Formats: sequence, structure tokens, C-alpha cells
Amino acid sequence: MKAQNTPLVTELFTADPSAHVYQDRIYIYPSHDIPHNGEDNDNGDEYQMEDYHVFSMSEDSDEVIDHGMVLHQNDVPWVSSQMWAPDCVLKDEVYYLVFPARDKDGNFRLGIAESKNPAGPFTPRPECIPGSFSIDPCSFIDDDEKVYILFGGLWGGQLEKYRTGSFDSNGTEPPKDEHAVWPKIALMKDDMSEFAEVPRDIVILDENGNELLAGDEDRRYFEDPWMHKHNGKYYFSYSTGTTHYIVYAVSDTPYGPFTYQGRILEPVLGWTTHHSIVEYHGKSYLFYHDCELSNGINHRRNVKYCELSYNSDGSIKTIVPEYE
Ligand code: FUB
Repeated sequence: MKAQNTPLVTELFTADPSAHVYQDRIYIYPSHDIPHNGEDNDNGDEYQMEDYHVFSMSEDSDEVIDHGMVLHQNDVPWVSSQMWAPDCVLKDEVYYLVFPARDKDGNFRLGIAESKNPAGPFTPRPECIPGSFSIDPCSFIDDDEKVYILFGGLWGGQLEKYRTGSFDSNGTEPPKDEHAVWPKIALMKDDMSEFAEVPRDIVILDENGNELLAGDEDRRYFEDPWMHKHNGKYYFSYSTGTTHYIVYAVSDTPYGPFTYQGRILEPVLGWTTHHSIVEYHGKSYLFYHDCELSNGINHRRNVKYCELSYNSDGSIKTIVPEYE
């Protein structure tokens, strides 16, 4: 495989890698950053992505294959802009690309496009998932084959605008001493057409069983959910956004509540941090991004990966990115 902790793709700017093993290859579903000279802001307007490429790699080669553009926003009737972090789900021999984008009213929704091939191209559904909102959808398939979608992101991702259960255009983050805004999880219908339930809160507790507070920026959820299972436990990992950590919490069920455990990845070069975790040929890997190729321009990111390992008690060893 290509060297760890180096940009996997150098021809395009890529970010937000969701990795899965299909047909004995690691397939990577990232965002495609578009270079421009606009300013950064708290609304994420600098992340102006319009399409998706899929990449794959395998153990017996250091080549990372670009399978080309697999979906463009002009082909999705409900989308106006900003196709952000996607994921892929394999269900009943169909590959479903699940992605967020702004609808024609400028609000983030989640959409689905499908293919018979993990490398796409993907055919979009004409409408977004009914009742969907915010960003960063990721999939989790449990041992019983049930598919869950987890999602949510603060600020540009609008999650705080749904705190009351419905959209409030003036919605803000809670005061620092109230519980944090919770990410969401929803079971999908078997045909992946829509949520099978109203999205539920993913509650994250501290070591004393207290809900994490909005002011606890080193530990509270910001964006970038991922779920995987290890030794029978559900691991929910995410970005803390403003403090730039990838952290994780553990539970006995996919719905939680989860108990905060610690950090997976210390801050990388660039404002955002985003990840996925995949097992391949008996090893676990962390896929992540930073801004090494662009020397730190926040919206010109590149995908990387490295091995991830566990201690004997199931805790994850913290990874510290190294820069020269
Ligand atoms: O790529 C746009 C946004 O940046 C993603 O949705 C977030 O997770 C952050 O990586």
C-alpha cells in the first residue's frame, strides 16, 4: 500500500475520507475540495465542493486508483451547492452513496445515489431523504445487517438550528453550562429509501455519567461522526471542531448513551479534522485529512491514512501527526 501519513492523492484536493473494504480493496469516498481565493468564515463558505471522486487501493500495490467523477451536483435536482463529506453503504448488492448538500433554500439535507459498483458512477434519487438535515452522514451496519445513518455538524452544518426538534433559523449553540448539542442516529428502511424512525440523539457522557456540556470543547461533539465495533463494543468517534481533536466514546448499543474515552488523533495541519476507521487484512486503519499539500490552506486538503491500534483494555492508542 502507499506510504502511511503521506497524501494519497496529489492531483486533486481531497478531504473527509470515508473508507470501506469492498472486493478486497479499500475504497475511499472523500469530498473534493475546489481551490479558490475566497476568505474562510464560520459558515464554511470556503468549502465549495461540487462533485465526488472515488479512490481505491489494495495491499499488493502502492497505487491509489482515481475512479473518476462519480456524481456532480448538476445531476441532483434538489441540490444547489456544497456537496460535503459523503459515505457509502453496501446493502443487498447495491452501493449507496450518502451525501450532504445545500438544497435550493440553502439548508443542508442528506441525499442518496446508487450504483451496482463500489467505484460508481452513482445515480441520484431526485429528492433528498425526507426529514433529513445537517451534514456529515456516515453509515454503520450492525451484525444483524441493520443500517444506521449517523449525522450532524455545528456552525455551517446547521445542527444547532434543530435543537428544539424543528428548524429555527436563529438557533444557536446552548449556553456553556448546558448539555452539548447531540449528533443524530437513525435506522434506515431496508430499501434505504428513508429513515425508519425519527432521528435520535446520540448522548455522550463523561466518566461520572454526566452529559458532556456545550462548554467542554475538548470533548463535546462538533462534526464528523463514525461508528465501528470492536470486541462487541460500539465505538462512536468524532471531531471536536474548535479544539481540532478526533475523540471517541463507547457504548453497549448503537443508540448509546456513549461514555467518553479519549483522543484518537491530535490536531492536524489545518482547521478541520475528519476521519474514518476500517479493518483490512487483520489491521485497523485511520483515514484522515490535513492541509500538507497546500501548506495549510484550510479548504485545500489531502487525504492520508495510518495504522490504528488498541491497548489490551480496548482503548485506542492516540496518534500524534508529525510534521517537519
Ligand atoms: O468538508 C466540509 C466539512 O469540513 C465537513 O463536512 C466537515 O466534517 C469538515 O471536514
